Amino acid sequence: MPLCLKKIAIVLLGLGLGLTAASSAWSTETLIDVMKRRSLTEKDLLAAAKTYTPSGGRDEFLAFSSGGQSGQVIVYGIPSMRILKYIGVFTPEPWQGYGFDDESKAVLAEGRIEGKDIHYGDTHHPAISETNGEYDGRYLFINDKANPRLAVIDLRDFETKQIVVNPLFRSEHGGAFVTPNTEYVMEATQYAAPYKDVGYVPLEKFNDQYRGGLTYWKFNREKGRIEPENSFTFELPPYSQDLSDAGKGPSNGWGFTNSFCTERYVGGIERGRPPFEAGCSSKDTDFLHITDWKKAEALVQSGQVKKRNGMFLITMEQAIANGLLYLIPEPKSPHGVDVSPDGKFMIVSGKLDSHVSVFSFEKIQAVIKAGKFEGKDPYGIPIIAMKDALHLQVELGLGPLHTQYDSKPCIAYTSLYVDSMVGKWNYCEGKVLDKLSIHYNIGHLMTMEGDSVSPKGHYLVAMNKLAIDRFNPVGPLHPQNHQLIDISDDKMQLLYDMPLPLGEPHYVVAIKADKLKPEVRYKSGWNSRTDEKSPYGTRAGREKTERTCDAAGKCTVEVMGTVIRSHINPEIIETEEGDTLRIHLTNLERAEDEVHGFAMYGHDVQLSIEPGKTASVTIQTDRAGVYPYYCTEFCSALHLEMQGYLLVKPKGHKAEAATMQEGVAYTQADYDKQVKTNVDTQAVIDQVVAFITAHNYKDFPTVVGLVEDAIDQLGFAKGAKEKADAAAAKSDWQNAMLWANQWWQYQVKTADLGLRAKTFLEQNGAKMVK
Ligand code: RUQ
Ligand code: CUA
Repeated sequence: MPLCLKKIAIVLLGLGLGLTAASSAWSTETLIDVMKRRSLTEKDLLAAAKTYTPSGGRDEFLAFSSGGQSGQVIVYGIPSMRILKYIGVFTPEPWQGYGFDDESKAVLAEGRIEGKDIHYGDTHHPAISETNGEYDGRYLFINDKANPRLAVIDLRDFETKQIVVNPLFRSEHGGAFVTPNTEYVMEATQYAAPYKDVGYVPLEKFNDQYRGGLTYWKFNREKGRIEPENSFTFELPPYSQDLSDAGKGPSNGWGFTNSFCTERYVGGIERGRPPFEAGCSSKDTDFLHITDWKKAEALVQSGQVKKRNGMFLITMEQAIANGLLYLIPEPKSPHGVDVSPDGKFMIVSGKLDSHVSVFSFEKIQAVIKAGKFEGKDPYGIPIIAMKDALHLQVELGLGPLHTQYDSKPCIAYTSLYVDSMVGKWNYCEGKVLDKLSIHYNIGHLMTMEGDSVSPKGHYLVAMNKLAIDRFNPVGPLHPQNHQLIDISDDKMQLLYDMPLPLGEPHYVVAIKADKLKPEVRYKSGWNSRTDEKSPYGTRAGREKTERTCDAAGKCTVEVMGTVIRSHINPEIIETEEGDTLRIHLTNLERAEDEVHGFAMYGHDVQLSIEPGKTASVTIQTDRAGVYPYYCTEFCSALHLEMQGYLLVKPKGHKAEAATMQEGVAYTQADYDKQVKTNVDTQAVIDQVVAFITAHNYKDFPTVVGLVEDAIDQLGFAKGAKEKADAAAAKSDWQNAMLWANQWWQYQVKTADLGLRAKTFLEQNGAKMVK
């Protein structure tokens, strides 16, 4: 390293920026010593080697987990089980400014229920968008059971873009499940209720006026949004519909939704009636609902279906008359229905039955074709006899819930809640192959892309409801326990326990990490929630503050500002008591991970402004006072100096003429010394630039981004230098010194970017060009 480079590197290191030094200090303990000290077996070590991911390493799969009652989504890597992100979905998430900036508040407002803000979500089932039945990594959907809602998350930036509220249901559970080309997202009710456009209906009228349902939400892939106006709902009997799944391959075009409490029992302990749990589990079978969504879509498009509360509703009468809806008895209080990768079988688990039942789509179709039904339910829906539709049943264990598939044909894994086990079995031949104890009380389980047409094998995650004694105690509320299991051999092997401390995560989906193509920055001045240019995007040098008043004398101060290392522009905002203040901030950075935050005293303001993003906040400045604001992300060595003041002046306040007080008086000597430093720094920058331009840096998009940013910073340095020169020409050493220092600040940021680019080129085998 040439001397000057070394010097600037030292300066940068002192500032906490730039280069890192490699350490090679190994502990003197041997592997055997460590195994003894920590009582590790060889098996432990093998498991560790299968999950341990060295610093800088990447995971093979990314998992998207429901965040349970937190209303969020948790992203973690497999096999390392390292948590990477919480995505704010149905509830505010302060770090991401979700629910704090005006843009995301608009998304959350879409999720209001009957005019009320809901401050939690009971998220259950995430689903990744599919193309030809394969996960395509573009979108993620997740449902809210308590307040029937569905959210759309874009996997380019991992942000929530849309929330839709079901206009008919008052609870749901059987979503989100996508059809093989993400034409529709399924969402089925859980607890029957009168539809939302009807108010009170007494429970005595349960059978006649309470209803279940299944909504097929239309998804517009180009826009990345659900289209409520093109979605439709099947009216269903007041059975408690449960999970759903979409057909694929031969069963593409059909949907499967099971149910419990087809007894239609209504509890009432306080009225002396046996509770729900007794009346809802008395029959030996419930019903699997089969819906023909392709035919239903055609019926809707033909104009024969009426809208109810803004949603096309296919009544039971219509569905029966058009052959869109059938029932099959399924054993007892079932939970999951999971379509096999080839689309030929539907596997159903009855919570109160020790069997898993494999239904054959071919047999179901044969019965429908022949019209050989065993009867009708009380609502006139044709019932297919269970024996006519069954391929086989296997006795697997107690409390079977959910099934996922292996990359090997005919191999499935089913969670056994009561037994606290995972059962591995062959669903073509009906053979049990292996069982593994988990800790404890498994709900869902998940294999890699395990509900797509081509599961990837390797790993299974058991999502256990109880952790009990697995972790250090943290009070009566325990974390959930996600256990990683190796399924590449005949025998399953438990690898790792991960505590998940954010709500009860129900389901998780995992995708090959290389299918995801997340972006590192937005186009400059971007509204990330609507995915379009923000009208408030502001370029460097175009910052402005305007105060306008309407006829009634109500005034609004509008700030079009920017943030970049290490200042917020503007640094002083003035309003008069009673003014509305709207602040729009654009992050001018292009460097990866250079995020700025914006927090202000006493106004519940916390923005996260990623490179290129424009975020807005609207506040009422109704109390005269001084309100400091600052950047909340440690973005640079002068991050703490990234600050400003909102001055809310009392009404009718007259400013006295006065100059700012300054703490230090600078001399010409101070100025000269600073200029000398700047000239030395420039020499270093020139060397770095020479290195970069001597290489094929244009082949590396990361470096191109850094170079663009560095050129911006150098431009700012030039502007500051001109101001310093002008002040020096007037012997105004105070301003000359301050501007010379600002010039140096810009140079330091240029050098930081340059050195990051240089390091990247060195580490990624850049070649010399002439
Ligand atoms: S649930 S533990 Cu999917 Cu909501 Cu089964
Ligand atoms: Cu920007 Cu700290």
